[in-house]
This record gives sequence, structure tokens and C-alpha cells, in this order.
Amino acid sequence: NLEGVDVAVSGIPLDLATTFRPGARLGPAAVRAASVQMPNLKAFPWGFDPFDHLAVIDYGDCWIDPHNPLTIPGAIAGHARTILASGAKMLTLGGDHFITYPLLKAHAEKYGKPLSLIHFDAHCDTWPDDNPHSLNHGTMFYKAVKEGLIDPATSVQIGLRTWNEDFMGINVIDAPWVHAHGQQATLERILDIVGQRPAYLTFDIDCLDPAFAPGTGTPVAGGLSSAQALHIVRGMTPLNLVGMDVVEVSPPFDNSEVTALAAAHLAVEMLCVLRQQKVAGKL
Ligand code: 4U7
Ligand code: MN
Ligand code: MN
Ligand code: MN
Repeated sequence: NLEGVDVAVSGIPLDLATTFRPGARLGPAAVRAASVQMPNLKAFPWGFDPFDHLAVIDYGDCWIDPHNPLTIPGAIAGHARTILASGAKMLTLGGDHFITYPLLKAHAEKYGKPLSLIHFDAHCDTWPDDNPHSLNHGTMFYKAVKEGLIDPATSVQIGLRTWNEDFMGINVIDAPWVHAHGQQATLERILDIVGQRPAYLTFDIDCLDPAFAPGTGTPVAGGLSSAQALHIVRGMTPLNLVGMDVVEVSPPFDNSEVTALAAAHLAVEMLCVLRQQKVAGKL
């Protein structure tokens, strides 16, 4: 029962054959487990407990049938539609990054298309793919632009350090730029590009440097620190976020659960943004 719920946290434990190193299906459980390492939330920088004034539930996991891949996008979109129909916002834990494609579809139905996309990643995930049935973690935003789910001119990718010749018109703040200009300048560019448009936030944990997030399928050196990423997400209160996810946590490759802990902190940071918006009457 989702009555009165502001935010439903749920897991989508998807692993895909397109992934070089599987393990992301174990991500949601690991992030939930790591969240118990953050017991006194009032002691973190924002100075309040996000669960004060914000009704959050753990909705559990979406059922994924690994033997029937063609059912997977529909199952994820259906899971999202059920939650969104109640009026709750979604904070989704992945799972392979492919999940963001059906999630964007469900959010665009609910909030209107095109949405603006705020995408943290080492990779652009805009490789061309015109096969409607393929489930690929590197092509979601090519499809999302082609299908009008997202507006590239008011969308932005942050932390990239692998390239595609075609970014589909999406704004890019690559990892070298973040390192040269800093976290505050990066935040200001994001606020500028997105403005007040309904925006979906997707955070591929491989945006972080492998020193902070080794537990992921396709790590790339030269990424953001957890401090930089937390600062940028913390500053998103002025935006109009309609949905968010943290994806690609792969526990088999983690060390001492550091990746899961970084992901849990990012998820709590997102809840803090929503809590501030609720208190301001903007949720
Ligand atoms: B992710 C890659 F080979 N291009 O296709 C591929 F570099 O969702 C990476 O951002 C894709 O993690 C990364 O496997 C997809 C690779
Ligand atoms: Mn990636
Ligand atoms: Mn991946
Ligand atoms: Mn990705």
C-alpha cells in the first residue's frame, strides 16, 4: 500500500549478457546492507534526518525472469508504473544500467515527455542500437533521444572518460573538466542546463573512480571522488527531480563493501534533496 508514501525505494536486480563482468543483480541487496553503516543521519553534512518529514518505504525488488529476456523491459516498466500511479517518487537501486531505459519510459508517461536527463557515468551509453528488443547497457540514451523520451539540449552527462563520436546532442561535462574546474562549477553548469524542467537523475556508480568504486562491471580510471559526487548531488535542491536511480553496483568485484557504501551515501543524498523539496512545499 503506497498511500501517503513520498518515495518508494526499490531494487531491480538485473544482470545482462552484454555485461563483460556480471554481478549487478546483487547490487540492490548490497546497497541496502551498506545503508546500515550510516546509523546517525543527523550527523552528516546536511544536519537533518532525511526520514523526518519524508515518508520513505522499501518497496522490495522487481521480479526479473532471466530465462525470458523479452519480458524484462515490460516487467521493469510495469513495476515503475505501479509505483508512479500512487503519486510516490521512485529511488531505484540497480542492477544493470539498462534498467534506466524502461524506467525513463514509465517516468515520461507519468510526467510528460521529453524529460531532462542528468546522467553520471564513465561512459556515454549512447552507442547506436536500432534493435527494439536488445537489452544493452551501453545504448539506452541513444534510444531515449530517438524516441523523444529525453530532450538532449536540456540534458547533461557528467564524469565521462570514454567517448562516442555522437553524443546525440546531450551536453557533456567530462571527468577532466570536473577535475580542472571543480565540483561547485560542475554543479552550477548542471543547474544552468536543466533549470526547472522535470528531470530524471541516473547515477552509474562507475562515474566514481575505481579507488572509490571498484565494485562495478566496467571500471575506468580517472573518475570522480565520492566527495565530488556527493557535493554535486547535494546541490540539486533547486531542480525538479521526478525520479532517480543508482546503478551498476557489482558486489563480486567490491572491496570491503566500499562501492555499496558509496552508493548508499549517494542514495541518502538524493533522499535529502527530496526531503528539502518536501519541506519547501515543492514535492
Ligand atoms: B555502462 C562498453 F566496452 N562500451 O559496450 C561496452 F567499454 O552502463 C562499456 O555505462 C559500456 O556501464 C558501459 O561494454 C555501459 C565497453
Ligand atoms: Mn558506465
Ligand atoms: Mn554496465
Ligand atoms: Mn552506464
